[in-house]
Amino acid sequence: MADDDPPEDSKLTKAKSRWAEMGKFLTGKLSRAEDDRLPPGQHLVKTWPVLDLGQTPNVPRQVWRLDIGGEVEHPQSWSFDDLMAQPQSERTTDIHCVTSWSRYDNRWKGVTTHQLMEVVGVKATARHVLLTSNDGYTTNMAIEDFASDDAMVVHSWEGEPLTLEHGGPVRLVVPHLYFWKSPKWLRRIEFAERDHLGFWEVRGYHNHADPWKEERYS
Ligand SMILES: Nc1nc2c(c(=O)[nH]1)N[C@H]1C(S)=C(S)[C@@H](COP(=O)(O)O)O[C@H]1N2
Ligand SMILES: [Mo]
Repeated sequence: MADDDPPEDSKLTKAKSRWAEMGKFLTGKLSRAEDDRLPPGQHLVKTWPVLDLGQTPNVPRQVWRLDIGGEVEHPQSWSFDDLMAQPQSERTTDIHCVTSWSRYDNRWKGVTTHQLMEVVGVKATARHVLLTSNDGYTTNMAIEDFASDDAMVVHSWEGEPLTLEHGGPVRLVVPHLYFWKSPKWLRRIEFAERDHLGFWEVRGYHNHADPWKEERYS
C-alpha cells in the first residue's frame, strides 16, 4: 500500500479537474478588509468535511515512518516515537478548502516545519518541497511556504489523535494555503532545487494556492 501510484482519476477528481477549466467558485474579489477572516468565495462550516481521493491508507502509529531527504545535510527516517521526541508545538488555525468551505479555530499539535528544517539542515540549494503520502497523493510548494510560522507536521487535533479519515497518524498542515497543500497520511518530505508539480497542480490547480488571492486555478 505504501507509496502506491495514485489511483485512476475518480468521478470527483474528473469533476474537480473540470472546475479548474471553468474557474468554478472564482469571485474576482481581491481586496481584504482589516477584520475579514473569510477569504473570497468561501463559506463557513462547523463540522470538518473529509476530502481525498477515496483511498484511506491504514498505517498504524507503530509502523508509520516519515522520510525526509533531498537537499538536506542529515536525511531522516522518523518513526512515530522519533516525531514525538521532537519539541512539540501547538497552533490554532483556520483552514480553507478550494471546494469553498472554510473552518475556523482548528487546534493542532505536532512539530513545526521550522524545527524539522533545523534537524535536517536544509541546504541553501533547496528551493522547493515535494510531499508524498501513503495514498499516492503528492503536492508541492516553495520552501518559503513550507517554512511558514504556522506550518506543522501534526498528530493531534483538538487534543485527540488525528483520525484516520483526516490523515492520521500524521499529516502536514500549511494553513495559509488552500487545504489541498496539506497532505494527509504523510510519508515523505523531499527538499529539491527544482519544482515538481503535485497531484492537483498537474490538474489545473494553482501552484501557489493563496486563498486570499483566490489562487484556485492555474
Ligand atoms: N494524502 C492526501 N492528502 C490530501 C488529499 C488527498 O486526497 N490525499 N486531499 C487534499 C484536499 S483536496 C483537501 S481539501 C484536504 C482535506 O482534508 P480533510 O479530509 O482532513 O478535510 O486534504 C488534502 N490532502
Ligand atoms: Mo480540497
